[in-house]
Amino acid sequence: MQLHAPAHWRTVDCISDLHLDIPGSATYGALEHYLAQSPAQALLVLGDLFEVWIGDDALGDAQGIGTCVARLLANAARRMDVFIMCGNRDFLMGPQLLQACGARALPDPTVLHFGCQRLLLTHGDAQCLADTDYQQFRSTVRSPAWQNDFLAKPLPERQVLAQAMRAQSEANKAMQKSSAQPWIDLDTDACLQDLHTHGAQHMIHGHTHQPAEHALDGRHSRWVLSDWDMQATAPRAEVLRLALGKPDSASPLHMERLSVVGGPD
Ligand SMILES: [Mn+2]
Repeated sequence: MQLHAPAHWRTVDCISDLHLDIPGSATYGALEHYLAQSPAQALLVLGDLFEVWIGDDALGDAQGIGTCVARLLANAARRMDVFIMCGNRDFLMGPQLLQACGARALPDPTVLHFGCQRLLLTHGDAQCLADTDYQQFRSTVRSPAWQNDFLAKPLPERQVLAQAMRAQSEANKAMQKSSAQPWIDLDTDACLQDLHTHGAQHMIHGHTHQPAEHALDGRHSRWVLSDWDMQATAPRAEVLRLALGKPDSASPLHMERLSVVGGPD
């Protein structure tokens, strides 16, 4: 998709990988705090807003994480444009959830046109090509046939299945860590290919939880968003803020990482 920033957007915030699971958790509180004070005209969520999403009928739970997050975002959506991309944990987010959040869908990938720049927005899991087991799993669960079949199951059954899938994914991660295998990052050639295809200079993504700026070659780079975890030893909740410079400024677009927590209220 091509997303052309409307003229009134001066500041755009990108976040990802909040992995929200319990209303009232410290990370949930950080989101609430951030939404209340952000001056941005647009919020782009680049995947894994939720730890897991097993279908929009979960909104039937008035105290559930989906309903609570939707309430926060819908409130924020009255003064900022909210866009949500699916990640590898919450790829079953559907139109009902988006509507409840007052948000629009952000397909993966999307080219954001902002301040004379084209920025390629993606979650990042699709480019982790060296993880062939995951890529196979991904193509299965992203197929309409698998999704229709899964969503047709009763909600409690989906909850059990999702728990089993998470346990499996955690076990795989632990195995990967203990083996001598190098940690799997996004494939540089795949990123460059994507950037060329979309005529973009910078890629912004999440998924790996390894916040950094990587130069891919002399001209192209990728910016990796941080995950949010307020329960961690070093609590983190970070926003990548894109801000337009003054019309006569040398750099038309300013990109800055901001910590949502620890700063003054
Ligand atoms: Mn992810």
